[in-house]
Amino acid sequence: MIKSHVELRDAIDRAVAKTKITDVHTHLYNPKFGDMLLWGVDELVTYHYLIAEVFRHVDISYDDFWAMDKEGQSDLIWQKLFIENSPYSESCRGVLTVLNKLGLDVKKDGLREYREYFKSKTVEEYVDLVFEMSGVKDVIMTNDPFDEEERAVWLGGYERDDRFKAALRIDPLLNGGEEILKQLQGWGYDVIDQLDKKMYSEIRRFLTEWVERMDALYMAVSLPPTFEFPEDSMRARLIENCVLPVCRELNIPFAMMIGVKKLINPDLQLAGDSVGKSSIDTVEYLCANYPKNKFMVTMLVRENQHELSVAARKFRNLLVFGCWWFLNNPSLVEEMTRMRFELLGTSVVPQHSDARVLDQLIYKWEHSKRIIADVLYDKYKDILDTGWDLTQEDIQRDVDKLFGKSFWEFLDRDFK
Ligand code: HDL
Ligand code: ZN
Repeated sequence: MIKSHVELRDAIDRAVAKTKITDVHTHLYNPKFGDMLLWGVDELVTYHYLIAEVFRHVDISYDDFWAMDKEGQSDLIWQKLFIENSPYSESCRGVLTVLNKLGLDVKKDGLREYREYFKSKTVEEYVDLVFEMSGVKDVIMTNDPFDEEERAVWLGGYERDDRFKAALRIDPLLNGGEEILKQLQGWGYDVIDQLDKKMYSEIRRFLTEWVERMDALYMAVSLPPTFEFPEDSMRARLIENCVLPVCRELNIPFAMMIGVKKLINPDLQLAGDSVGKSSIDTVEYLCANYPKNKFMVTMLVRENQHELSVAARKFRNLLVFGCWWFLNNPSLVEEMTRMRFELLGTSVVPQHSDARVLDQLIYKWEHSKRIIADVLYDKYKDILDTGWDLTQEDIQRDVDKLFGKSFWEFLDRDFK
């Protein structure tokens, strides 16, 4: 039995430190995908978050920047964001956390030295090291069958690694308009000039085949703030007639990542997206009208967070996950985690890393685990002070759920 606040803090820190994590949304790849898996200091420093930040300090043209090689971009970013300014933004701080955790001497003129360190590592060794160091047990990739490079790996006898699970990402299908039908037709799905019924059944066949080929744990899409359902649009018709029926039949969640305003500054390329407030009514409508479907939802704007947590209180088929992208900053992670624990207890996935560079697992989880432990301490202290009995096993059980078990249990649920 935990008897004091000191014992409580120690019990939480032990559970958070040792519990292995399922990272439910990343852009990482099993090394079998070759160069699609990004790792090492220059990938860390040229992560698109830092590219957005460096342009606030340089007058060079976007084209001149994009014409630089990776090391050239990295040198410029290092000089501007780490030497000429203190690197306390979350993206810069993350780079320092990784270097420090790797045992490297974090210093202003360290870039060349760090490059040597990474040259001494094979990708397989480094994958093992990063998973061990970050406490991540497995990551869920973002797998896009419309990406030619990725498609070739899946169709070329892909060799699985259980630490890299799959999610079927269908943005091109749902956000690509009629164009995408030509691509499906070319792959042997008879979708062009067909009666709707035939077209939908062929698209369901496409989705089913790829979920099964990938052993995808869920189907995912990122959606604009204007996303509405129901709606007289191809996207809504495909969700209604293809996505939801296949997800229901295979009993996998449909993960909606809502609130992305794509390329408001196209010159920034991957760094050019922004955010917009979305309609919680759409999430509520889908959860209410498709009670046998499971929905994972993360929303990109701070203003949607409270209503999303309340919606999850209303619908057991809704699982809220992560502090996504522009929300993955300590101040907002803390605010969201406190609110979610107060409204949802353990039935939430408080964080995902969204890592694009393997090394980021180290910092994204180090930073988030510290906040989650701090919030848990306050929440457990509140109930301990009422006289509630609390044991280390209770805390371990709850942390297991928050770090993956709630997600895995949600995958197993089958609403009749
Ligand atoms: O759509 C998504 O999955 C987003 O996470 C984008 O990939 C975004 O560019 C990103 O990396 N955010 O962290
Ligand atoms: Zn992402």
